[in-house]
Parts: sequence; C-alpha cells; structure tokens
Amino acid sequence: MLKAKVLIFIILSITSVSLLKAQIVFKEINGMVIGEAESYSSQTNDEARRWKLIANKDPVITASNSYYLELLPDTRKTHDDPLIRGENFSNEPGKMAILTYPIDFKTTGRYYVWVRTYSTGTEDNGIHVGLDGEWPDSGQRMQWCEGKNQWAWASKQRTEENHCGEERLIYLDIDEPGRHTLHFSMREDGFAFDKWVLEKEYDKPVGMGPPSTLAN
Ligand SMILES: [Ca+2]
Ligand SMILES: [Ca+2]
Ligand SMILES: [Ca+2]
Repeated sequence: MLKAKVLIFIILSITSVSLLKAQIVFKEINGMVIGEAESYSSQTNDEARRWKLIANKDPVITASNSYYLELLPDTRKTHDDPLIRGENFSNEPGKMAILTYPIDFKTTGRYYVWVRTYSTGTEDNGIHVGLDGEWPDSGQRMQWCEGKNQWAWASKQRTEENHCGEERLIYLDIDEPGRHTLHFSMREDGFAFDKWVLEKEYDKPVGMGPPSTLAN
C-alpha cells in the first residue's frame, strides 16, 4: 500500500514538473518583455519545417542562454535554390512552424518587436510575428540585411520599396492588460532565432540583450 502511494506520488511529481516546464510565462516590466527563443511553450504546424534546439558549439557564435532555435531543414540556402511555397518559404504569416509564448501585461499600448538572429545569406533572414492567434500587418515580413555572419538585433519590415526593411513598422498593440500570447512563424527556412524583446521605446538592444522577464 505504501509502495503504491509512493509510486503515485512520484508519478504526480513527474507530471507536475513536466507541466511546469511547458508553462513558462513571461511578464511585462516597465514597458518591456524579454524572452529566449528556446523558452517557447508550444510549437505547431511543424510538419514541413521545425524549430530545432541548438546548443552553442563555436565559442565565437554566442547565443544568449547558450541556446538558440534553427528552422530546419534549410533547403533554400541561396537564391539559386528552388523556392517552394509552403515548404521552404511562406510569405503568409501563421501558416508554418508557429512558436507561442504566454505573456502577462500590465501596461497597454504599442510594443515594438526586436529579434536577435544569425543570418548567413539572403534566404534565412525573414520571419513573421503575431499576437493572440492573429497576424496583423504590423507583424509581417520582419527582415534583416545588416550584420551577416554574426548575431544581430533588428526591428524592420520588408516592403515593396525597401527589401531591407523599414524601421518602426514591426509592432504589436496590446489593448487590454492581462494574459496574451506572442507568436512567431516561418517566412524563410534556416532562420536562426536566439531571443526576442518587446519594448514600448524603439530602442535597439545591445549584445545579448537584457535577461528574460519570467513571471514564474
Ligand atoms: Ca530573404
Ligand atoms: Ca533558407
Ligand atoms: Ca537563446
């Protein structure tokens, strides 16, 4: 009887630990929210492309928290590789490889979205961002041109006129305080994703950026 009770206790403990692990929640502090890409709570629509957890191997390539995600496989490495919509490219947001991060907000308003990536070319430098299951115009086609072959922060939107992206066009509007969910989805495969920052000021993070703002 005692053995059975101990066994049930162990099973319940393991279950609650795994539930806790799956329930990382972030919080906004003074108009900022910071999170590691690898601390997502769920990944969906990942049949064709999947975010894989990568540990720092090269001491020169230093990801925040020693880990980052890479969207694999990467079959379109150069402009000469075939572009296959729904496989290695998705100009439509919220269709492929969706990551979700719960966040508790106190302060409503507009938050600019910054992402730290490591781009090596022209076919691994785009991503989409969404909120609460929706994909507003202001979250589509985040784009990086500067800072190849190194970790780089940016918050720019690719437009017809400017393929390298315009500043201050990537943002999410928080209308109500409380729990919201942040999402990212694939635009180009091979994207390396280290960390994200939501901030009311348009103020580029430096280095690895500030530490995560965890609610739990
Ligand atoms: Ca590109
Ligand atoms: Ca690619
Ligand atoms: Ca990281």
